[in-house]
Amino acid sequence: MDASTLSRIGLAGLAVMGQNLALNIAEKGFPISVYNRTTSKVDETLIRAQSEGPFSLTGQYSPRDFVLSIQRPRSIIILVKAGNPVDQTISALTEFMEPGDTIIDGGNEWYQNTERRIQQVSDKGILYLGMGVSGGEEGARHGPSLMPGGSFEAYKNIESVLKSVAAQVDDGPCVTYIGEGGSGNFVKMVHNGIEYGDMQLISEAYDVLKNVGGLSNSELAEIFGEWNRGELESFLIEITSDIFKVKDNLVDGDLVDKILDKTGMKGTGKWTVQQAAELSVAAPTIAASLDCRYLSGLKEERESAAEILKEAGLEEEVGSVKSGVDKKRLIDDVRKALYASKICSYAQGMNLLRAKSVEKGWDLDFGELARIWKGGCIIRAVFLDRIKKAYQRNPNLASLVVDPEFAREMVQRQAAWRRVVGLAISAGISTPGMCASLAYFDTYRRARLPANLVQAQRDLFGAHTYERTDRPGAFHTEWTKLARKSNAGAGAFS
Ligand code: 2AM
Repeated sequence: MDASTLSRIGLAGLAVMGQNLALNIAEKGFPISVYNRTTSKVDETLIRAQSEGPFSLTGQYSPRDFVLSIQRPRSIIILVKAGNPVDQTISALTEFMEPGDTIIDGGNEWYQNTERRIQQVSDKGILYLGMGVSGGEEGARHGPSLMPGGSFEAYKNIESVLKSVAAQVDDGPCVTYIGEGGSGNFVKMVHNGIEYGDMQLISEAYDVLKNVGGLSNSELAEIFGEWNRGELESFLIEITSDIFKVKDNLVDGDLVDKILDKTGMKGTGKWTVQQAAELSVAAPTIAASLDCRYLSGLKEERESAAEILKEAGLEEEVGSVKSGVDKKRLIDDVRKALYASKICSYAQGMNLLRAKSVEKGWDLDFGELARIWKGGCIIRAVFLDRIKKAYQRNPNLASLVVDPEFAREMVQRQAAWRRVVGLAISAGISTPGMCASLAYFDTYRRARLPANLVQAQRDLFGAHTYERTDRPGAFHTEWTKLARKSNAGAGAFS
């Protein structure tokens, strides 16, 4: 093929995300070659390129023709199912690739798989990037948030393409070089964990407003619409407002009320919680959102528990709480509770990223991460600009909770936050995300915790020793012996 007709970039794997990303790249003026194992998807993509374009997009029907149709050093994005399909695609393509060429895996891959593949392809002199892509179908087509990690040289080769296909916000395109190794996949994984937290918190706000406040779906649509014009302005709040407006087309009523209350998931939330545990980072809000997805899956068990506990005499508290509730104030309180809970959830996610960055030497720039999440991705929100600024003020910030601005916002909202959680608890409406965030806040902000007692217990039964508040060193006490001897507390309450 004559050099002038070679493509700037290639993309293999033409399922929904792949097709949309390929069309986005082509639309931004970068000639692209596309390939898919099942060739009918190549034709599908060509037809779309004609009708949405015309764009400079070339379909290829074999790995060899595909690779050879791209200009060197080649950059090839693969968007196939995570796991084995990625390995198979890499081996099919690298057979024809040359030193200096790059594979960019855009799937939701486990970061260690990326690190293994970086090693594997390096034997052939091939460079590698594991790139988180967020924004779903729409994002891929019109501007996703991109999180590429791995070879910096490989990043530089396609920086201009990525910067132009990514979502654009006031402070630039939503892409940055994340760091070495599997950092791009890891950051995307935590992004998804944070997304779980956001969705859980929003669903709790809905539950409280509906079941304590008695709001109708049309009122909810209006409230979420209003919230989307303030501090909570975000993609997830906006789509939530839209969801409440949709009528069912099969039977009377609103569609949201007809949806089975069982949540699906693909695994990145679970990985996030597993990593938090591995790294000894508390991530209770994200963990609560994962637990809630598990509990939601037990639909039949929950139905039977509801029956059994009703028969056992469980009172419906909701009614009595509802009658005394000031709707306007409740709405305002829930908004504040949601915002404060969100700060704690993001604090957990960012601290998980920091712990991993330290462990792996990735040198992650948290302000930049917040910036590239401002557009394109599912958690995009005005709020992320505040996080970006917090890390710009202090790159070594111990927690978002103690950034002076966030600290002030949390304190301003804490009374409302406590009212919402208290009200939900007395109404028997579970708000595990909001409770987890509040407990996280209340634990983190206290200079002294009851951990002294836990240390005493550990020392008593396991001679694990303890430290003292007033002098250095490790101490051990014969607790049982001394307690029996002193008998001091006996009869204190008699
Ligand atoms: P297919 O259309 O040939 O099935 C999402 O499933 C994407 O991953 C599809 O483009 C699919 O290709 C691709 N894919 C899944 N397993 C694959 C494999 N083992 N090799 C190559 N592509 C694969």
